[in-house]
Amino acid sequence: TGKEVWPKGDEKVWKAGMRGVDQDVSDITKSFVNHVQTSLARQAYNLDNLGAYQAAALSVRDSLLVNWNETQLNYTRKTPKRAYYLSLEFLMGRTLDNALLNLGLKDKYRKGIEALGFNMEDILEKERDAALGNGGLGRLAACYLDSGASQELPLWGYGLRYQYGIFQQLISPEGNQLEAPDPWLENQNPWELPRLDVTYEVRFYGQAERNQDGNGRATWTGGQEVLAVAYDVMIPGYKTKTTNNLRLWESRPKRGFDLNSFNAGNYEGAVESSNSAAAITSVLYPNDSTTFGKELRLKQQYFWTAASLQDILRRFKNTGKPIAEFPDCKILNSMASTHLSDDPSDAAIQLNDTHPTLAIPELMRILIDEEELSWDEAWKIVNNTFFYTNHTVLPEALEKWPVPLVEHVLPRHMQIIYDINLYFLQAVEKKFPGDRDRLARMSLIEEGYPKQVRMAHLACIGSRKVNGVAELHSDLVKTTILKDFVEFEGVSKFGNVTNGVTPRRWLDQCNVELSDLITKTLKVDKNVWLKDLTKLEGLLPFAENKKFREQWAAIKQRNKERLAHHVQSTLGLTVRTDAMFDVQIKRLHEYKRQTLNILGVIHRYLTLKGMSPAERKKSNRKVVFFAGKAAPAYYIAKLTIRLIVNVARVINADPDTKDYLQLYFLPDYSVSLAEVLIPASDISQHISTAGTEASGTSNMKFCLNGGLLLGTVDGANIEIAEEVGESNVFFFGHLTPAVEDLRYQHTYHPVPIEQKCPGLAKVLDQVSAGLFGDGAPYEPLLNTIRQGDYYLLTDDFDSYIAALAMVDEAYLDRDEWIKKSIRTTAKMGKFSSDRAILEYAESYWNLEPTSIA
Ligand code: Z2T
Repeated sequence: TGKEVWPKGDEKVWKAGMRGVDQDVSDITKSFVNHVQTSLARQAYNLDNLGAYQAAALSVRDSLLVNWNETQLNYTRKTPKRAYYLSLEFLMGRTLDNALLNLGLKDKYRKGIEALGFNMEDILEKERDAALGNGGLGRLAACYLDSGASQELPLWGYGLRYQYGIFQQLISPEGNQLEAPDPWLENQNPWELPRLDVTYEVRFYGQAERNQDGNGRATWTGGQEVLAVAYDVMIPGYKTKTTNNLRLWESRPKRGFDLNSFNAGNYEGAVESSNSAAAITSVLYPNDSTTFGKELRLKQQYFWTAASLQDILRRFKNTGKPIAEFPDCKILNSMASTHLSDDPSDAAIQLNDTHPTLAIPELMRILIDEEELSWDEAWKIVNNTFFYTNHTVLPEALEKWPVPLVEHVLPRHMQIIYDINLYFLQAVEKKFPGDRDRLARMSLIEEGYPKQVRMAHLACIGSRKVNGVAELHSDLVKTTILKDFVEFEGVSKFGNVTNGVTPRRWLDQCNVELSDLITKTLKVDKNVWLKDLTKLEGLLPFAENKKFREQWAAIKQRNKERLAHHVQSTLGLTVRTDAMFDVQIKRLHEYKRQTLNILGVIHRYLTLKGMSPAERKKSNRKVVFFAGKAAPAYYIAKLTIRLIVNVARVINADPDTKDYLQLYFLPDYSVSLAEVLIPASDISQHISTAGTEASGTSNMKFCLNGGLLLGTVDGANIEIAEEVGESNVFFFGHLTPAVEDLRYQHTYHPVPIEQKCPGLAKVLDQVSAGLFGDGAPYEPLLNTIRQGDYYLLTDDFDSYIAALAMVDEAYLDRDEWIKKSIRTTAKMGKFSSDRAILEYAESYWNLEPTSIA
């Protein structure tokens, strides 16, 4: 009823003061000018593009807030089951353009801004990326939030508000990666809402004493207490009022400083504890696929899961709902019961990899020690609440925490983990009596010095369901790292949800012209196909239409020019646009094999050098782009960057070849750089050793934008080929089942590289010999291939070169190439993150869309 919403005064007066999204241009300019004057304290004559961006952002934020408030109120009233996405990373990129498009206000804002003497594109460029993530895992979380809101799901994200995001990458004159901090909050952030009233206390260290009465409870006291403060980020859905929330926690000292020390004259000691509290959310760890094992990272993980769970439980208690299976549970139900739902749980919590796994023992602790449930009751709730997504099967990326460290930082949780392990292993022993090896393999604790807690095992047994992120990867999860768990718990607990990407950002926003052409061609409103991406299939017949092909190709050409312009203005380099654009952009990692790509480029260069000028004239012109960051401590990955940069220096300066081959390493890869690179690509490379890339998501983005795929039979590449047809992708290399045996051969029957792969040996020799500057620094990199070759470059090089030749060949028939490009885009419907998030909602969370009436 109206009274609940507007408890004070006249409802009409309230409503008249509210800014909805149906604004006209004059409302927009008024709000803009108002923010210039009163929020920014600036005036028309001294307003630069940055100021104009800020004023526009503040104005858009007002609109978002209206929808956000309405959405949250609606959830509070309807008390639907909610889902929570716990992720240590949210790689959001820029917000203004996305918000304008989702609100459907971009054209009006453009008009308003132009009337005030500004240019929309210049203003959008002023926004800094929110880069609170490393790569695919963090960007996936961002796409899922977009889709969750667009599909009107009651889905919140929980993460950390790092002061510093992923480091900025600089390239030294020698070609080395240097890291600089990313102080992204320097200019105030208009997209967040500090919630200084939403705070929780989080404890570290101290003592955990088991109670005497043997009920399994314990009391945890002492140690360090810090405060978690909420910052809310609005997540607008596409063409819906639904505006969800991403809650990021900031750590603060519980009290300003320690008064006792201060009064005793120990000023440094007094601020020390407050500094250490603030340090928890200071910086994102920059490792993507290796673990780091640092105490501060463990504290980040616990701080974030503890604050999020307190918040989730408080919200749940406020609904007054009992927990369906425990109607007598005294404290959880103390708010008076309204109804019993059929669903065993009222909240679903998705664990984005094992990073939030401490939520499992933490919820046990709360339910047992604070809510006084029995162990079995608590475990049942935990088991109904959590869902775990695995993102890698690489052994070095599986999280393990030393037992002594966990014992020190989280003494009560270590007890609970031991208890979980005890009950669990008892059950395993019952099912497989006397199988000691199995018990050792499955234990939550890995023996050794020190003992370690295996987080993937804990996440698996504590969750209702476990999933991988592409078909092949999910099969590998079941047959390798969690094989024993499938045998013990049954295969139905293990599933697959193939990743997806949001077509709003990754087509409509980054490739405006293509989006417009698609809308015109499909003859449906753009909101229709952007929310049901399978509609793209309607483009298929137009592959046969010459005029359409010309329009399609012209857009690709203009996107290349836009990229060339970007490189010119940021790096001062001139990129030729009458060439095929070949792109590999992703984190630097041996398994992703950027090294294979650069060695292929050198091979191409040497081949071109060996040709007569007349022969050369017949070859395909190509520009190769790389971008990506290496983990700061990843020596081999950094050497790969150095090699790429120095090869580029030589190739681009060689008058014999520079018309046929150019090479660029674009520094400081980011979401906003991807938005310029992806629409410009003719071909992109996804060439991981088979079985190592869980899914990949940029492969989907390139194909959505009509770029063809050159890749191995790995991750989501396989499903992309299934959709678009094998004739429209370029596959090469050994398949997953061969990998294990090949590695065995490398170890026990090594064949010298000169014999096994002479083409590659020649390339390595040229690098060693100093063709790209002193070869000595590259020896450790080259030796990873000459010896051991764990990622199978010597096995795949020849078929890689053959695949590249097929790409050249196919590109010669430009008309056929454009047909492939159109067919590829047309068949990408499956890879919308809308499809993925709805799979989670339906098959995992039991969550229904809740629209705002
Ligand atoms: C990451 O980005 C991915 C996996 C990780 O395993 C960690 C990080 Cl930071 C712990 C990537 C996968 O490598 C990629 O294949 C996948 O597409 C992406 O996660 C999203 O699932």
